[in-house]
Amino acid sequence: MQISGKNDIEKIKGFFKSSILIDDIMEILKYKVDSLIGIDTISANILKKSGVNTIKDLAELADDRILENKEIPADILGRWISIAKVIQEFISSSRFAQKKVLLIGLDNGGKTSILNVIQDKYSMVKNILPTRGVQREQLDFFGYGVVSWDLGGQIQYRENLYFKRPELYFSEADLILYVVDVQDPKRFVESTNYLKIVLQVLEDLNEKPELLIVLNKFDPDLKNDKTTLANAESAKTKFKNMVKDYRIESLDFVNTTIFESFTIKQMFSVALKKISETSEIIEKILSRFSDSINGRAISIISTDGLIFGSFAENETDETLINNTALLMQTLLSFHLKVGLLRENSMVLEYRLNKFSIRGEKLFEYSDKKIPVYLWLLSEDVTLLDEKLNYFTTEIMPLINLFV
Ligand SMILES: Nc1nc2c(ncn2[C@@H]2O[C@H](COP(=O)(O)OP(=O)(O)OP(=O)(O)O)[C@@H](O)[C@H]2O)c(=O)[nH]1
Ligand SMILES: [Mg+2]
Repeated sequence: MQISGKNDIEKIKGFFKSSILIDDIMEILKYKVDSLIGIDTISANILKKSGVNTIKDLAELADDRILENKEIPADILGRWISIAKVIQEFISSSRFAQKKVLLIGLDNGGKTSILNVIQDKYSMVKNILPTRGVQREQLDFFGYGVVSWDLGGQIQYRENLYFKRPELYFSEADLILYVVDVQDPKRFVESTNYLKIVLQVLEDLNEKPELLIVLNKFDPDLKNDKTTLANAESAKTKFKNMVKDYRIESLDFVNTTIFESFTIKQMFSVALKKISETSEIIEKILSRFSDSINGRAISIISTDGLIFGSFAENETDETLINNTALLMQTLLSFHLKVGLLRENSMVLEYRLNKFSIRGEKLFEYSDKKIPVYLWLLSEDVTLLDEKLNYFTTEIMPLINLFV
């Protein structure tokens, strides 16, 4: 897996003096402060007296210390600190830092299958055997480095292995994907009980990973099936009731099925959003841009279903824009494949009663040249026309820093 490519170094090189050679991006926070443009040796020595030697020290300098330091004007020091913070944020963004993701749930829930679908290993799915113990794997999800820990859910592991020395499995996890078989309501209680044990262990270890409940086997033909919908509601209620005893801010659920890989990719996007702070930044940037063109919702989505970022005034609009985008992009891919279209269109638009949803191609990413679209839901999508240029030149470079 590629951890730091040349391009990534290019993105932050601008903050550094030209004489500074950057070869390993992970080492950057240990560089002396005067490797940054604008910080001379004298200032570096002044900072050193306050215990600030490296870029990391600078990024972590508390605000009240700025005023204390009379030798460097507060606004200048403030600017240096912001630069150091941007660099730190950039490095710690999920793209560089390996995230530990635990897949937990009863046996037969579909954990291992989900992991295979995420990696496009569809042909493997039919041969999967129950996982024995833990299987660790290095994944590259759209450039995010992830180490997945697939905890086989058979009873012998649940009752013995994981809880004898829980720290071996549950410490330092960033995220738990808790997988539930939505077609197997008889085991919902058993499943909530298992999660309860896990939550208790996490509390004892003082670990606070994010949690996402994955309602798997929500197969395409069951989307509107009354029994399945009722099962899903029943599972949600049971989990919500159980977590009341634990400090969980919000419990999120996502429906998936291995027969529609986009549901799995969407689920993973939602999950990664929970663990990467940078998405907040993207969201803020998008929200400001959306305001400037009277948008109700805005999203950046690749044709293979990765949501780079989105902002919406409410959840309904967010679901609407993302689902419309994914479906229209699928339609476009289909038309391309059967030769009804020669080129990837630049603009896709869907008009509804009072508003429209429009997608504009922004760029292509990865070696596979996967198109990424900017989607807007608005009463007047034409407002995007004059701002698109601004978006690609001013806003996209910012977002690029984090995706
Ligand atoms: N219908 C349906 N079957 C699925 C889906 N996902 C997985 N399965 C099937 O469910 C069975 C169990 O899948 P696994 O991926 O082995 O489940 P697991 O959670 O890893 O099980 P353990 O390793 O024992 O913990 C397999 O037969 C899969 O083909 C799904 O979305 N829909
Ligand atoms: Mg398994």
